[in-house]
Amino acid sequence: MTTSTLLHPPSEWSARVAVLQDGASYTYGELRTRSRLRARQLLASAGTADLDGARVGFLMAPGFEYVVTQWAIWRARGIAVPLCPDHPGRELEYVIDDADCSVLVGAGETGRRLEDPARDRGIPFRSVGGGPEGEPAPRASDALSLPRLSAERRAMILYTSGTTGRPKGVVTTHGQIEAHITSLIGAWQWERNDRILHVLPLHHTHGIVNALCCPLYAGATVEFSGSFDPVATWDRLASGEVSVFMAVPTIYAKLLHAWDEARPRRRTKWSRGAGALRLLVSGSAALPVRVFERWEEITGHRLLERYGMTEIGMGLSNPYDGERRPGSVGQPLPGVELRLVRPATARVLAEGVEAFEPDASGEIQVRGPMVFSEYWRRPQETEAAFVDGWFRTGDEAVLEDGYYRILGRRSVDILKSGGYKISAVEIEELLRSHPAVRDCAVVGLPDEDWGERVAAAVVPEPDASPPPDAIEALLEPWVRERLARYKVPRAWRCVEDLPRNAMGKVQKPAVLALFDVGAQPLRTPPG
Ligand code: MCA
Ligand code: AMP
Repeated sequence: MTTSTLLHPPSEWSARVAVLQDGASYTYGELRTRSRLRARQLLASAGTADLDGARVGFLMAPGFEYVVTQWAIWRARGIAVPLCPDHPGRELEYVIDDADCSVLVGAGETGRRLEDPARDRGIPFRSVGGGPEGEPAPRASDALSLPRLSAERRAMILYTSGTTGRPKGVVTTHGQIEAHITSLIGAWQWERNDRILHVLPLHHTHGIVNALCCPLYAGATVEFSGSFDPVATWDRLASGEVSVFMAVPTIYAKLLHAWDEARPRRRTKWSRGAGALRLLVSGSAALPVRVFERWEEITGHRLLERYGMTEIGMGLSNPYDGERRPGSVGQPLPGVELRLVRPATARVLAEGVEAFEPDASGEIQVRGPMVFSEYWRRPQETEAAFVDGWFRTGDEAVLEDGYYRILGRRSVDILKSGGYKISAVEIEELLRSHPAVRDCAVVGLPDEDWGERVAAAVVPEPDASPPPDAIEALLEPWVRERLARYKVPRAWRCVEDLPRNAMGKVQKPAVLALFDVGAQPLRTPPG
């Protein structure tokens, strides 16, 4: 089987609703037809019968057009490169260039932002959307049959932050995506009567595979809500029409705040409604035990926390049936081989659910059919990411009483804020290119709601020196124009010098202290 199972829903599903958006519903039949038509259009405009691994960047709001485009790219054997509507031009262009996109596709106002980059690069831009009549009919000469997909074909490139500078492209094949999907469908018992409320961005695995491809593979319905709004989300969760919800911890924290602010009658309705859902999943960052407990207190529902990564799909999950342990991410998902290794000695401390030492803690390494194949055009980084065929996640965990608990990341330069992975180095490199900045250090401040908040300590150039209280006013809008919203520092300090050790290396724990942060979250566990 390949992802073509996803792209070829059985004909008996034709009248079933695949997508709900803005009060309109779209069936599996429409999805099939529209994606076939769009695939033919893509092939016709490229003048070929097979995109043969060409990268297609696409930009549009989450919704039906997104799904049609994703399927069309796959059906024409292209590689899908989803772009983020919130990103400023610089970030979009970085991805377009790094992936070396040869076609850009956009829908609506959002998508039109690709016109200029396409023109500048001399590549075609296709505007799509506006209903079936918006798809020009294929000409007689257009390819009628679509190429066949195989499991080994590259399907998607997603950009993820690393410890070195700008994001890198994680390539997954159709077979890897399918292995990810089928593992989750089994573990979380997806079924065709499910309806998921989808509130996540569609340029990351969580929103794309877990919350979109899984339900469509199972014949279920995906209800898009537009961008996340806590009150509207509660109303939909309590509607009795939704059965599944997936979100990052920040979203659950925001939902709890909205509940606290609501009137008693509304609270009761929300609590009862959300408590009746079949499944609520949290992932992408650590779910604070406080949030887990409070959620159970007000809805009676124990959130299912799981652990994943762009490179591996989903690795660990609390059980669907069985104990969901707060603060823990459970056990390896079906098909996932997972072990803990002490990096200094390469000693394997645990594998699967078996610990070879009591309370073994070490780096999580993963192997299995869902693990990615390569960083796009970065063979050395790909090679360095694996040891004996095992992918080194860079996350530290401990196996306690048969359940894994994440301790943190080995690198202080990787932050997580609102579920987004952020490279401190990327922000530092950008800041250093500003004429008023001599040096800087970026850290993550522990934050109850966001996990971490990005903070920058800046040493100004003596000549350009703005007064300390003007640093933020000068740099914040400048960074905002150049980096994704979630990478923009939320706290700033102007300092004469950065704290360094005897070797001259910046001491990030001491940088944290500049922001009056007492305890640092555990990042480098023993071993
Ligand atoms: C925004 N604000 C922030 C941050 N972002 N403050 C601190 N830290 C931040 N990171 C501030 C804004 O300035 C604004 O303040 C206010 O919060 C609301 O901002 P807004 O952007 O409107 O927030 P939002 O739209 O409510 O977004 C929050 C969000 C979003 C919904 C949690 O961040 C989100 O969708 N996160 C999901 C990320 C995700 O899907 N990650 C998956 C990747 P003011 O009002 O004062 O201006 S990880 C993955 O895929 C792996 C495989 C996995 O395991 O899942
Ligand atoms: P990304 O690279 O954006 O795919 O994010 C993957 C990273 O998110 C992992 O390497 C972990 O550091 C973190 N992560 C994902 N799920 C969890 C979780 N349940 N608890 C703690 N960290 C998590």
